[in-house]
Amino acid sequence: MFVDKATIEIKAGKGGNGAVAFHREKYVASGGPDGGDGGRGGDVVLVPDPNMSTLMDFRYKRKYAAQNGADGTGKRCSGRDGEDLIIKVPVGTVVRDKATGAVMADMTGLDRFVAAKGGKGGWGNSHFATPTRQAPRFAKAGLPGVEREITLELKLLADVGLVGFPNVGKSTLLSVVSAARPKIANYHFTTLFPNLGVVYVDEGRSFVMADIPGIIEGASEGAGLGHDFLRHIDRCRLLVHVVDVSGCEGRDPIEDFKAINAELKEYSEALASRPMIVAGNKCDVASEEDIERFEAYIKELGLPFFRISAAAHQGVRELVNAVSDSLSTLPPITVFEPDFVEPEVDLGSDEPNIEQDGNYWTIDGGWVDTLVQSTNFGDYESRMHFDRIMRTRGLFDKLEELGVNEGDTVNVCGLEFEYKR
Ligand SMILES: Nc1nc2c(ncn2[C@@H]2O[C@H](COP(=O)(O)OP(=O)(O)OP(=O)(O)O)[C@@H](O)[C@H]2O)c(=O)[nH]1
Ligand SMILES: [Mg+2]
Repeated sequence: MFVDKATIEIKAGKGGNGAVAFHREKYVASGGPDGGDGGRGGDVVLVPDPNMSTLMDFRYKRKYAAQNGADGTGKRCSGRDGEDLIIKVPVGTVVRDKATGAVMADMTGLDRFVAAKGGKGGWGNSHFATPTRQAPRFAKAGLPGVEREITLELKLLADVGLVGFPNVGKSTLLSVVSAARPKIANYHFTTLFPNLGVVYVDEGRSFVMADIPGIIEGASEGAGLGHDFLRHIDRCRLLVHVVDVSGCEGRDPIEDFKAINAELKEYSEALASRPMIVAGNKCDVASEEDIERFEAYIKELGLPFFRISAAAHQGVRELVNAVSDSLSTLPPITVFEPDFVEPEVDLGSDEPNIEQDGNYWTIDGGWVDTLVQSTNFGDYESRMHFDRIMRTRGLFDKLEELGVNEGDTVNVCGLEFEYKR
């Protein structure tokens, strides 16, 4: 079965809790705090696997969770980090955040992608020994890991996409120019899933061609089979539009050509404006007059036109050479740029406690706890963020109200700062 779209739930591991422990040793009266930190929660990591060609596995398993970090213990022992969960996906999978639809990653040319980050471990009480608080009895809980729904969308990697009405000979063409063996038969929608073939032009020159199910009018609104499959030619650098010029099914080739282009446009402007080469197929059974009429129309549009008969192997070499020459002037396969922004950590709305002891202030608990734990104090940006949140959430105003003075020491969850206006 060919499955090219799936939605899964992923959950990174929770960070382990920090430990409250005190050093104990014979003949040492009261040892200091020595509770270790919790381990970090495991990440959910996507890794491209060139041996996978469908997203079928995700039909049957939809929930994925990485391991939690272990809690810290005494003697400053940190808890073990949770193991990352590796999920293999086919190369060419585009990963989106389900809630916003934003592209998180294109698994093309990426070695790995962290789709959900594990929670940080909480600090043990050994971090919280300050000159005034020699025996802190508190430690921090680990933070939860990121949890989200993601959609996986397989977009095949092909240089050239074949488009056209059903039964015009797209699969026949692919089978003639490559080693691919798609099903070929004289009825509509013979092809039910995309086929890829490598076309060898000559020494050192080759390209990948994709044959997708026939597109029919209304397909881009979901009426036909083609709709879902257009995404597989989204990345293509060039389209080969195959048209049955013999009109053997009673349709007009010019109308066919227009209808397919309208479909492409409806699906995406970008796809519709991709460079195109037109192949008039079934020339072996078409009248010279019909071929000429269609050829004149295409040339009028300024597009390259090739007369071929895929079944009789006529004109196919010339087409392949033209495709190859054209590709050498075109930009590489489209890789989708991520536009996803990780939402801010939810700090909650519980207000912290503020205690005053002369010119020593202690702030602890509530959203400040979460903020401190999610701040990397070694990083300037992160420190600025910390400062901004403290300010916008009105904490500094509150301290002012309570009468804080310049130069006072403010202990925020065990970290001491000098108060400056
Ligand atoms: N006379 C003639 N028949 C052809 C030619 N090319 C393909 N055919 C026939 O046209 C029919 C359809 O060919 P396919 O290659 O399956 O067409 P398709 O475009 O892939 O069709 P779908 O997969 O249904 O969209 C088959 O019976 C082929 O043998 C050709 O150049 N001349
Ligand atoms: Mg086919």
